[in-house]
Amino acid sequence: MEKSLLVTVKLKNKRENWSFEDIAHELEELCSTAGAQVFDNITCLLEKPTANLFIGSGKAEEISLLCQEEKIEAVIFSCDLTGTQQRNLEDVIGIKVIDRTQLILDIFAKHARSPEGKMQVELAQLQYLLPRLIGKGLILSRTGGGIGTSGPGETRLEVDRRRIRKKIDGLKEDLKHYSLHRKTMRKKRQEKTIPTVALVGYTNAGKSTLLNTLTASDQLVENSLFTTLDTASKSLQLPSGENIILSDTVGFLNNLPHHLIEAFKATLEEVVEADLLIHVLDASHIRLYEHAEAVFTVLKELGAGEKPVITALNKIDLVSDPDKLEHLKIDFNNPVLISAKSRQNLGELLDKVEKSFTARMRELSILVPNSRMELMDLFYREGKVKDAQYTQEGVRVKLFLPKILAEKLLHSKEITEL
Ligand SMILES: Nc1nc2c(ncn2[C@@H]2O[C@H](COP(=O)(O)OP(=O)(O)OP(=O)(O)O)[C@@H](O)[C@H]2O)c(=O)[nH]1
Ligand SMILES: [Mg+2]
Repeated sequence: MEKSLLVTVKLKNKRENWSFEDIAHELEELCSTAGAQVFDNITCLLEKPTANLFIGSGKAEEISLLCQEEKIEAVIFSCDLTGTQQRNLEDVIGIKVIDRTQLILDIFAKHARSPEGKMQVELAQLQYLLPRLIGKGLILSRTGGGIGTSGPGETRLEVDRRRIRKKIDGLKEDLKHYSLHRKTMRKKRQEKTIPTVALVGYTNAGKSTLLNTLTASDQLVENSLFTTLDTASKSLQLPSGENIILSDTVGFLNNLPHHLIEAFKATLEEVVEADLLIHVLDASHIRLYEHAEAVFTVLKELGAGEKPVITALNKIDLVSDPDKLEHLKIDFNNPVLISAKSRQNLGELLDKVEKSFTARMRELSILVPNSRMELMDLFYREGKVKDAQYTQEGVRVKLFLPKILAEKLLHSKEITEL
């Protein structure tokens, strides 16, 4: 375990709901998940970051002194640094300087299990590294000065860069295969008209616990950040007897590094393609509103901001104030108070899921003439056929169909409503 000094930075002018304490607390959680031993967490309020060090040079000197005195091995920043800032800080402080994205990438690398997950993390790491190598090159050629010094440096750099780009392209290509496979699986499910529901939410909210409880699975559950990196999909039977597919997904975080969202797009397709989202929110967390905000931001970025949502306010076993719970119910869309761990109100959650699907469907009794028999295929594919009687004039069908389709059908002159 590396003895680390944390530096929590806040910019004066940046409009942000997160207080110093919140940012500091989350940084500490990330660090302990990454396996760092936190020595201290110092704060730094800035007017404006500087291009060369991010923080002022006086502050950097102060940190340097503290690190020498306390034999600290790494300094971890709560913000992102440019390659130049990071390198300059390392020069001044004399030890390793890590920024927020790098810290999160480290955790992801530690937690990736499946080959796809590992590839996605490697892709994000290389994409993070690439512009930093370019930065190094510029510095190298500037400080090298004399004839012959910048030349070989640049050449090696060029080779490194090319190698990394090639690796990035290779990884993207390999990841496409996984994405394609997933697409085929999804298509199969769609053909069978099995509705899909994705569990989304802030990291550590209890998504995997809920999947385990509802489907008797054994997804890894831990009180740490980013435990789940791979999407796991399980079948679940609703009280009505209908089956759905429930998927667990990677957790979100405030200001999730863009590289990671990009790299995990394939895994997150499950969210984009889902018919319904269950937003799992830790109702016992003091920052749950900020968590919800961060989740909405990522959902929008993924293009899933308009999906129907049930808000599962989880961990109510840890909330003793009933007033607070009532307030939460008012503040969130389509809410249900649950505890995944102590199995409270899970029936109510499933009822909500069921309702959300029937709300999209409409019940119809119609006569399909023999000339339009091909419609039966569509009904089995897109709807739920309750009863079909083949008569001389055609098929008398009782079925549930998505509302939009039902409207279209009833406008057709050949179809008679019974
Ligand atoms: N008290 C209580 N704890 C819960 C509840 N649900 C989950 N937890 C705990 O919360 C922690 C995180 O649970 P996970 O299911 O791993 O959370 P997650 O959302 O899958 O987290 P990531 O995969 O890291 O994004 C674990 O320690 C769980 O035991 C609950 O209803 N009540
Ligand atoms: Mg999980």
